[in-house]
Amino acid sequence: MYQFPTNFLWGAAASAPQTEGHALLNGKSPSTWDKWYELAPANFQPNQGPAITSNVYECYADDIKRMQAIGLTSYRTSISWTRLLPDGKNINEEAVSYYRDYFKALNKAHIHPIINLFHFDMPWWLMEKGGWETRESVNAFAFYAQTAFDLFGDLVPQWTTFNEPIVHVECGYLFGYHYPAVVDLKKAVQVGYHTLMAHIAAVEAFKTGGFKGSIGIILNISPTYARSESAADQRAKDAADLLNSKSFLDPCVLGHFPPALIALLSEHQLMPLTEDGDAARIAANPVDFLGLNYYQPRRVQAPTQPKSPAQMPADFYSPYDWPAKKMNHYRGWEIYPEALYDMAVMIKDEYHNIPWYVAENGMGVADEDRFMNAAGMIEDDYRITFMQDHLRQLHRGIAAGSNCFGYHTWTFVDCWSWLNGYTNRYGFYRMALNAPYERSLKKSGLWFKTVSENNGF
Ligand code: BGP
Repeated sequence: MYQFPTNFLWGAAASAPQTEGHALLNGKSPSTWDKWYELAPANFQPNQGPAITSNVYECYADDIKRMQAIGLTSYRTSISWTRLLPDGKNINEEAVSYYRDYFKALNKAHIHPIINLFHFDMPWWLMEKGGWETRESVNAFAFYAQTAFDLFGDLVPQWTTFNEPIVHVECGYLFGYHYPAVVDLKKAVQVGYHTLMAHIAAVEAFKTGGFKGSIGIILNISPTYARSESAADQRAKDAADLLNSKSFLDPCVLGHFPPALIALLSEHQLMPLTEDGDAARIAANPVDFLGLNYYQPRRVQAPTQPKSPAQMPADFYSPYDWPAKKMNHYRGWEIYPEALYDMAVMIKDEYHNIPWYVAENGMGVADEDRFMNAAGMIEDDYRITFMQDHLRQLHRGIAAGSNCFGYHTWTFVDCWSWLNGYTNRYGFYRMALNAPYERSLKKSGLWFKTVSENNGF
């Protein structure tokens, strides 16, 4: 039996843009996703845009009953910035009633809400001014955060500012998966810096405002494993860690950037524009806790033909294809549960054992209806095995002293995934793609209920 600590949170995660629907209704203005789908639908899966997603705007009350039915004790979702503040300044009262009602219902059902502020959904009005490229975005986000704390602070015990902030940096400014899909490493660094300062400004507003509860950030800091012990491979590993993980982890938890990151960016003429006083604000506003998303490890080797100054991450490190890897072929991601133990120990040893939780972990699988039994239930034993394997490693990390307070899977009900639409499913509940977007329980949901009830398995 793997027994977890008392009051351990058993939950699931989702985001507003991937679940709410009503994307351009009830006063909401477009995010970059709504607008990009309108401008360039060919980038998306056919007829799978962000307009309806899981229709949670209408279904949240019933969904909360479904959460209770599988023993969830916690749930993370996000607020949509463009629903709450359609023009960035004026409050949309319909959004206030929707979120207040939703969060009240979660609390009433004894499902601990963790509420996130930004999940890749940049307002279009701000993107037209440059999005995270402009310093104005920092104050705009701080105003949004302050508004959310004022309106919902009595209902939200734990806040997070961003989900995976490195993702909109790399997908929007290096790899083409998010709008504006430009390729520009210097801009990517500036976007990352403004995002970090927006996070800091939100934490500052939370702390000076004297709100109850705590505030954190959700990072995807897949551990990096080098091909070999050679100096060149180890340099590649260090660069990958600095750029992808420590760039947010260190300032958010330790209150400063790693000197090695500053040296690396300076060497390649990539230092962002900063303002006087930024360093002091970073030092004064560490997070109370971390959410860590984990799906796959990062494996690297020395870059093959690096340019200097660097123009792409590939000039610092190349991906390494580990021959012994086990794959989730549907999503194209390696399955390596041991990394969860390594993460747990890293947080304990290098980040003063700050409280943290697994904010996402899960397995996306295509064409799951193949596994439907005669009673109409998807028997997703592969997902149960995936979670068991990861929970065993997490348990090891906790036994070694790491301060982990929960495990959230991605996700509760199958949901829309950006450019991949509904290709890969992750949910405890299957969702039908046509109205009324009916949900039906999968076998993994039944299993998770027993885990939650026993506080272990
Ligand atoms: C995380 C994101 C989620 C979610 C998940 C699954 O990185 O925070 O938004 O989408 O990954 O990945 P995907 O949907 O790409 O299969």
